Amino acid sequence: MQAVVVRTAGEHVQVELSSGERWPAALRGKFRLEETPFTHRVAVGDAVEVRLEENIAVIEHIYPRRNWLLRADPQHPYRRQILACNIDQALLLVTVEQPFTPLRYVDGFLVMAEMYGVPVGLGFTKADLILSKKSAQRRGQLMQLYQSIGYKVFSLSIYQPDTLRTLREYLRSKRTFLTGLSGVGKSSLLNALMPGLNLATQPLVKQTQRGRHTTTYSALYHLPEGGEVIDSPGFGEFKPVEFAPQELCHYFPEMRPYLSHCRFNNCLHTDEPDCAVRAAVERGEIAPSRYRSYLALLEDSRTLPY
Ligand SMILES: Nc1nc2c(ncn2[C@@H]2O[C@H](COP(=O)(O)OP(=O)(O)OP(=O)(O)O)[C@@H](O)[C@H]2O)c(=O)[nH]1
Ligand SMILES: [Mg+2]
Ligand SMILES: [Zn+2]
Repeated sequence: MQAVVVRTAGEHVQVELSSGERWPAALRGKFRLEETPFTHRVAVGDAVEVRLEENIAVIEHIYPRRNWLLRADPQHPYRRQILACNIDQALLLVTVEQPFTPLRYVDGFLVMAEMYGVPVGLGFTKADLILSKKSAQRRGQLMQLYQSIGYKVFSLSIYQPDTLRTLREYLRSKRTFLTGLSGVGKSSLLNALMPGLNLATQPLVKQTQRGRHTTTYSALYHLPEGGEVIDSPGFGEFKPVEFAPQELCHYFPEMRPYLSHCRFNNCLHTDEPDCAVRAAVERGEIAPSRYRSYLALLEDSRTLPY
């Protein structure tokens, strides 16, 4: 019988049958004997074949995945973690304060999503907060920057229902992976979108203004108007895996128009002469913050264990 993985907390897995019933699930023994590069064999979104036993669904087969989001497991550098699979799009929540979201974090996720062909929307959330002048300016600039690159951008607040209207349109009939730092308000947003859901949420740690890692598992929820959203723990970093240094620039959409104008066709856009990308940065056509993220990820790619 076919089912979908709707919740994973380490090895603890739950599946949903076509009837809507949710069952605790376990992988059939053969999976445990096979060698795997993955921290966990299944992820939320996986389509699986299950056999129902007394009080557990045994996963007999994992169907091929349409796509996935994959990162290097921070605990095991040689392993990969599937964040979610078979998804239509992602929504990355970003806050400039409470907590502060570094641009390396944002760009790391965007690159990962570009790599696997997953469209991303950016939700600049907690719009109700009164920000310092500097933060307010930064928020506006970032929204404009990412919109100009071609990403869908939302300004959101769980306390301002009007701000959620365009987001509902974006989520309708799609399967969306929701992510962002701990404390950014992922679970709160889902509670606001789905009355009665009551996911656990917690205020930030006062001194550090960082989240408390409240959500410890990934799980899929159905929107009343159709569509599914996957809540996830606040991943602290997104280290993309398995890319060659030459490929990286293609995952920065705003660099693409310049790539054929570099003098060398294997240009890495660092210190080569006549580099069209660097020239575009100098002319202000590519944001310096994006170029810095590019250089940082390029540096990472040199040390990838693959
Ligand atoms: N002012 C304001 N606070 C918000 C908003 N959304 C969430 N919060 C607050 O932010 C804090 C963290 O929210 P959570 O929903 O637990 O954050 P999370 O992203 O799920 O965090 P983890 O589960 O740890 O990854 C809570 O105190 C929320 O009330 C918002 O739109 N405005
Ligand atoms: Mg949460
Ligand atoms: Zn170049």
